[in-house]
Amino acid sequence: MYRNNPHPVHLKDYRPPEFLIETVDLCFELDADRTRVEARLALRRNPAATRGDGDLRLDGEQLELESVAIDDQLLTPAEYRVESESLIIHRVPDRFTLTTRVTISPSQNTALEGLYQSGDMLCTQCEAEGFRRITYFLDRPDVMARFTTTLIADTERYPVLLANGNPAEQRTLDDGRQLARWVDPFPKPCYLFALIAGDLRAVEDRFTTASGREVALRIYVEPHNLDKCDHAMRSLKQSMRWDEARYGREYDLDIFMIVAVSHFNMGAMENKGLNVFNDKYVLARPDTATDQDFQGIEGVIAHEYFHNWTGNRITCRDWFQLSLKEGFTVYRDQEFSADMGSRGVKRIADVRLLRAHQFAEDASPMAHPVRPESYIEINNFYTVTVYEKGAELVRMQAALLGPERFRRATDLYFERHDGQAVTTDDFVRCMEDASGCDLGQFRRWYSQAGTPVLEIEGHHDAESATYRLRVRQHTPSTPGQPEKAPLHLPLALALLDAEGRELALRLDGEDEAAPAGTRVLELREAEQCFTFVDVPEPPVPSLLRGFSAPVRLRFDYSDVELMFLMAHDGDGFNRWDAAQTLMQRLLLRLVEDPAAVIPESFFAAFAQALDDRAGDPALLAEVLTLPAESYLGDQLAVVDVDGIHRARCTLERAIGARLRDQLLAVHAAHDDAGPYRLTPEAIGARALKNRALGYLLAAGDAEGLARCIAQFEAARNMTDCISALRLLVDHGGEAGLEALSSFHTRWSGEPLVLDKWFSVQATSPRPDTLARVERLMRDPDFSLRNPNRVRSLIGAFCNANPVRFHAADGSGYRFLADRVLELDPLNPQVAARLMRALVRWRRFDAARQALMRAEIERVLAAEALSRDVYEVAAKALE
Ligand code: 0A1
Ligand code: ZN
Repeated sequence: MYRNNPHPVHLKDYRPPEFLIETVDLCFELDADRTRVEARLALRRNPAATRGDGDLRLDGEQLELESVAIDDQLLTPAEYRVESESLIIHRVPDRFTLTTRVTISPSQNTALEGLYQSGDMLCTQCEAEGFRRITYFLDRPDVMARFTTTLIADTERYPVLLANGNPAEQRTLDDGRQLARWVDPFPKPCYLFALIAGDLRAVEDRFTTASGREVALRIYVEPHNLDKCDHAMRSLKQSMRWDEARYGREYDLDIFMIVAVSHFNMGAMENKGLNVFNDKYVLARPDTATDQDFQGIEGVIAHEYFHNWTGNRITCRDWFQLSLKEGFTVYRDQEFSADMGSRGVKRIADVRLLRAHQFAEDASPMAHPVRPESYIEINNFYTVTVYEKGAELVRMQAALLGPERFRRATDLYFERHDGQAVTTDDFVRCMEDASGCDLGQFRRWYSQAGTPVLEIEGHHDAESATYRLRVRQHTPSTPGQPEKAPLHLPLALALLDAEGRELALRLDGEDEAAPAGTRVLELREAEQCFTFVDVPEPPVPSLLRGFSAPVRLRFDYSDVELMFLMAHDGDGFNRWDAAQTLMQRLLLRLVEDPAAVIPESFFAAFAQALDDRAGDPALLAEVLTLPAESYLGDQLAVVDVDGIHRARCTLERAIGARLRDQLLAVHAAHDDAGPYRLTPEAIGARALKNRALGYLLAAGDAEGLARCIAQFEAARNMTDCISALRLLVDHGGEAGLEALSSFHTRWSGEPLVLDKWFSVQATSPRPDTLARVERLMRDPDFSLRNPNRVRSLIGAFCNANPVRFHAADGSGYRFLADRVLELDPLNPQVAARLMRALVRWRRFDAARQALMRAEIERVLAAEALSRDVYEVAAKALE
């Protein structure tokens, strides 16, 4: 069960595989308890590899081996050796067919890696190293083979049998069982293998590609979920169209399938032609899913679909290159979502996530480069750094090249590397070769961990009518990387005059000014100066527009300048960011001095924003959202858990009381009665209305409470319903309890909605929350075996409820460590993710540090820890 082998794997040890696999013929006799797997592999020695000892070493875990044959000759046990994680066959020929037969048990598989049971269906998850739990194989992404899959199963239980590629055969056998065969013509690494067996129904559609290929589209779900697939199907077709238009990428099989499963460790998986999804990212109806859920589905459907080119046709040479496919694919899905909805709001959401989680990871003991150098368990490296920071690296390269050259570079990448397993360096080389840009220094972004700090100073000289920017960059050290070198990055900026107009910018030495607007400067040095000429009046700089690089920006704006930017900056992102900085300053002042006075000018700026009828309500809702407690903590030398919570409550209450009438008006104005629409305007209106309600309830406003109860009772969409429920639970006393109970009654048959019921309670700042969470652990609807449920209760409490998780008595920490120890034997991946809530222990006060550390040590002392949890816990203490 346990993988007690905490030896790290190093990038520097990469060697090409000694053997290659040309074709794979798999035959499964499916059964929940005992599934038999026969694998026929056409193997040959890799001419590009150095010759080893002549033995063949295949990966395999938890397999019951029945037989091994070479070229159809059964081997005797003396001819091979079985170890806990491999099968070694002595002195094999240069080219041969290997046939193995094994038995596995899907119903016993609680780790959800390999072949497992979810509800009544059987499904697989092979990334990163799950295929070795299905059969003996060379389980590494640079071994790409053509797969044929035959599935045999009981017709009643498993009427639908799916695998990768195109359907080739389906028939009933003499014994009444059913057989289905699938052929995938594209060579792929085994992490992209998938199969599904179950009593499923499909929503069907069609898509004609740009070159005229007809593709059948199917989304498979359990029968009662057929009415929740429309949005996923729409998102799929939009993704297919978008990838053709923006990247010239067409789909390449006759059929594209998505299957929704209820037990899944991550979001979804891009298996060739057969994407398997956490049902949370497929199923949605306006009354069951929030706007955020709908947007999540659109983004994840696109992400997995885009992997068909960035990940599947071109894959990773080894797992250190994970960001090759993930960084690029996240960048692609972010841009897709920006095109489908509101670009500005999408960028804000992405940066919020990056700052809240990736910056925190970069400042933690788990900090690692986008291309890590070593790992103990690769599953621990599906991180915000590899994904989101990786996407920022692609975004910066796109900015440095400009749109035309970037498109040429991606065309080159697809042409040059189709069918290969490559590295992030190969990707950057395509960017260079197609554009002529030198990205030599830029490559440091892939190998250097940590978040750079940009310190910028501006100096205006009236006499010479110049404005000088001095820019300094440095990156704080991270574990194992004490010294950092300067990075190459795009700094997008504008200078605004007193009316907020953008100046035409001319740098000293240039013949003419660039047209008014945003200008991108390239930074390379630890310190650089830029002098703009023809600037008679002191301007207000709008820096790092659109968040042009993943850095922490320091510029000494006055409050007045921030309010000016908040009102006038033509860059929506920077308008939002100015408001965030302003609120952050005020909040940190309140942390230091709870009696600090909130300046009139702050309320005035807030009121003015609220009054902006012409503005985009979605952007306004973002502007009016206070920075998260965790993000505020990140700005302090020592996280003041209670001080931050108190400061945020104080400010929310003050806003709610001072701007009461305006907030009530905003709530009423956006209370849409019509049918549910998923346009950016409608989403924005709901967000704004619910923000307004939030401030009113924080202030204990009676009219606000009445409106909230009415909204909860009348809501016809989940966004309004859950917003009201959350506010009632946090501020509504008895009304909160009643709302919880009626919500439960109404939604007890919908697991994804019940997840929300658990989360709302787990994230409440009420003092009795931990006790409630512990009670909910015993609720008949709770199960440690369902990752969504674990995340919605335990994960939500530990990661989204700082004031209760970090309770001074250490009860939250103890609770977490207990859950990790309980969960680890069942599902190491999910346990290791939970464990991360403790890794930033050094950021807290001495008393909390001691409590957190003690819990990490308690986990480490446990007898048989998984590699997953071991790695996180051990790194936390390094
Ligand atoms: N490649 C998937 C993410 C994924 C990774 C691992 C999984 O199981 C351990 C599952 C999914 C993606 O980027 O969507
Ligand atoms: Zn991905």
